[in-house]
Amino acid sequence: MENEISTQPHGMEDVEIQEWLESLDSVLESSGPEVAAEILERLRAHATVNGIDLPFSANTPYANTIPVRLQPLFPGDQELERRIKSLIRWNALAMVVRANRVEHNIGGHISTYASAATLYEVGFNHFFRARTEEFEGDTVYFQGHASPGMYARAFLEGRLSAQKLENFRRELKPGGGLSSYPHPWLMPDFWEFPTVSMGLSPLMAIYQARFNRYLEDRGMKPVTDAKVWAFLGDGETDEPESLGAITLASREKLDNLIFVVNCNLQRLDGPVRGNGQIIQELESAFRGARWNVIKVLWGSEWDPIFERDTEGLLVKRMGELVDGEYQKLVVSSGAYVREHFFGSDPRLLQLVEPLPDEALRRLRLGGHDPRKVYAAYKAAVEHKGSPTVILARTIKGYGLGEAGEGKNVTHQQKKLNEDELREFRSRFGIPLNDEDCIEVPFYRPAEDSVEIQYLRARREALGGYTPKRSVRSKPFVSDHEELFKEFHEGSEGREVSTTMAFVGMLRKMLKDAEIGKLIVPIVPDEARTFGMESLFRTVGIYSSVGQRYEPVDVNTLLYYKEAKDGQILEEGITEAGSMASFIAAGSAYATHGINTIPFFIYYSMFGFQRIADFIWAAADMRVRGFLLGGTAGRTTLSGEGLQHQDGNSHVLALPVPNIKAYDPAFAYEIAVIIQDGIRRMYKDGENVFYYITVMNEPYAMPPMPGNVKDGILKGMYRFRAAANPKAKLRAQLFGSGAILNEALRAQEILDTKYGVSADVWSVTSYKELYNDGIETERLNRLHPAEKLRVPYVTKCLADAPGVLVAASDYLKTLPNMVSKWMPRRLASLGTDGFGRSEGRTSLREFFEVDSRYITLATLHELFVDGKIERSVLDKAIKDLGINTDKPNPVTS
Ligand SMILES: Cc1ncc(C[n+]2csc(CCOP(=O)(O)OP(=O)(O)O)c2C)c(N)n1
Ligand SMILES: [Mg+2]
Repeated sequence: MENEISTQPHGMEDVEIQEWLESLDSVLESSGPEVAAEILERLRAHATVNGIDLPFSANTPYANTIPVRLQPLFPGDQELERRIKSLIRWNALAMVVRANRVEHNIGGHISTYASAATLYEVGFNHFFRARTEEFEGDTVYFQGHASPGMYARAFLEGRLSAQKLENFRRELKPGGGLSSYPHPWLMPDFWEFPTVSMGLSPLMAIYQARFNRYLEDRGMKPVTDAKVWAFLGDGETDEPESLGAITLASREKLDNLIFVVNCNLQRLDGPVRGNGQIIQELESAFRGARWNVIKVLWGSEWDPIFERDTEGLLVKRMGELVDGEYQKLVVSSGAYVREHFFGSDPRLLQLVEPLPDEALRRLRLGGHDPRKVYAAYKAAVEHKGSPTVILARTIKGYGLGEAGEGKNVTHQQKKLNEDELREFRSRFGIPLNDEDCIEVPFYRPAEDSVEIQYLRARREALGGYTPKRSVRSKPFVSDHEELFKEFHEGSEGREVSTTMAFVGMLRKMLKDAEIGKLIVPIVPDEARTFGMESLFRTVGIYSSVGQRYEPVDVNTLLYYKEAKDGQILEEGITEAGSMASFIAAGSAYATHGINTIPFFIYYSMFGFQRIADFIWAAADMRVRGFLLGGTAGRTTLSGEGLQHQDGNSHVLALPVPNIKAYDPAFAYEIAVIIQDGIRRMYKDGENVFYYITVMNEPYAMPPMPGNVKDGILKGMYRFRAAANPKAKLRAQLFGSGAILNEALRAQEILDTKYGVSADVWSVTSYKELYNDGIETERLNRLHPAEKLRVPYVTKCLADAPGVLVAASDYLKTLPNMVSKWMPRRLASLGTDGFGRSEGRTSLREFFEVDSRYITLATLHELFVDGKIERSVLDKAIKDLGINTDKPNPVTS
């Protein structure tokens, strides 16, 4: 195995090794660990110079990182803490078992918390500081499916009623209940961070810790020693997001960050690394990334055995076993452990000779020993200069015995039979008799019991209860009318893109007295793509170390300025990391009581399509801010081909309930949307956030017509009325984003060439129209006696004559989904299908969304309605130069 400590090479006598070890021991004793480390380092260098090829290993032996002699005294009442923990174990189990008795298969997890109870309890009793008026508090990401344990503790703390626990996973019951996992959306006074989609929380925690530093470096919050703790499963580390940003954490020297990986060696189906050692694998990954790694493998019962083992045989043996074997030992008898683990060497057998079989079975693992866990946490919070990961060895389903301890099925265990319940009760000393216990009642000792008193006193000493979420920021008072006014005026013929217009607004917002400092621009290495490089110089790029070099472009106006108080988060090529920053900044109104307003701008194709699960988590977290999908529009981003050209994101935004998605065409629309967004989120405290697509096609931005603000926000308004409303042939054209211009061109063609007079509408948000439509339908259904409500789309089109044609740079499903509320049939044009690396004109022809196709669609609708002759249509096809045999863009 990689981690094996050196076995004797051929020909070397034991005594020789012994001498080396002894001399190192004496150096250690006389001169201390630093000198000993220096000698070893010099020896390594000496060996390398002399041609000895030392194998690289980032691993240390399979042993506790903190030796017994450096272990601090445990400051708490260990026996009392054990009793409290047992009560929490019982109530956590009771929640799941009771819920599943009432409603078969309602789910819930027993075994995860059972393995992690000590890891959490040491934290709750000694480390996790609550948020208070004076102190920002520690931030804790709880492992999602360990939630029953957190609820059970809050029950003992008197924060959750027995009724709430009774309704675990049934929050719709009278009196409410508890959500399955940490969901701030469902329990906004309790949970802060949604963690159950595995892999998200480790990455979010890293960026949270970095964002805390950013706020400090920019002078927006005091410098504190607050920590960010993230609890994760060992199986969870297989998610690419889990380890994907660990080098950022060490590069940024985030010693305010602590990962605790619950290494129970199991995931859902079976062992995490049956044929390997997950702990050693993680150690080398984290050590390689320059994290401080603390392994907590063995409990105190092992200490005397290690002490007797002067030859290091035990550590060597421990390094030999694969996790599948370790798991087997957990479910085996003491005799089996003696034979199969210690039996490999008579000297090992001798080490444990004095211990009876039962004692061998009960040799505790480090993650179940509060003294070892305390030592690790203390070392972690005191460590300076790098983040810490604690790899704590535990048993999945600890204490469940036959009902699942260490078994592959334990993750799914939700029901215990009577014997199993009685055994669990006895093992953890729950004061319930045989009869009562099988009813699995919740159990809370009296308020004046020593347990409750102790638990309360510990939390009081740490500032109060956690987890707890509250909104601590003060709402804005202003509507920022002045700030956005200039963008209502149009560009006076100058051709600009909506991206440029947005960047102009961003620049202006950054200078604003009230909100300027609060703006957090976030880019994943695309600032130049969006024309934002001028901001580098004006507000600076955040760097925790300032700028240690003279930038190559220092003599230019727009040089790459990094600064300790820089405002831009230039994240490099990581949409996931940027989104995690967005989440940290967008939730600071609660976490820190600071109304930071994130603007995360990225290639729109790499947003919802790539990191939708983070966006979903942000939605759950009630995050505020603006996501800007740049280079948007399947046919508007030319030349880039099917990987970049986005015709999807507005469809993918549909499922996120509280995101408002807009596809604006003009600068003033963006200004209206952003201004209103800031008001809704930061003044009125609404739990919404925004997705706005911006494009790179330059065109003249018109001034804002009168009375359209409401329509812009609701999703559509008439932008240009028909020249001749009395004409015989009438149409309504709907355009969005850059395609609105195609609709406007079609309006002209129809008017001048075919005598069709069309109104043109800007549809800024099909999602808003859709949500309004389905809500109207629903209210009508539920309140049949009331006056019939009318969807906004229907109202808009009440007096709009003629055929209906919609075109956008997105899938046809967007207009189609609101067509049922339109007065007549709708023809939808859109960009379903793979793109091509082509220019705009060709792309719009390929997808059949340009002015010619809008014209054709209009004429065709008129033909179907019997308003024009076939010959007119045939001639138009010819005149417009439309190839009727072209391949279907959806499938080609
Ligand atoms: C992204 C994602 N995929 C799958 C799941 C389903 N799931 C929930 S728990 C679990 C196993 C977890 O194992 P581990 O991380 O080792 O945690 P443990 O329960 O062992 O502490 C799985 C696969 C999930 N929650 N999230
Ligand atoms: Mg696990």
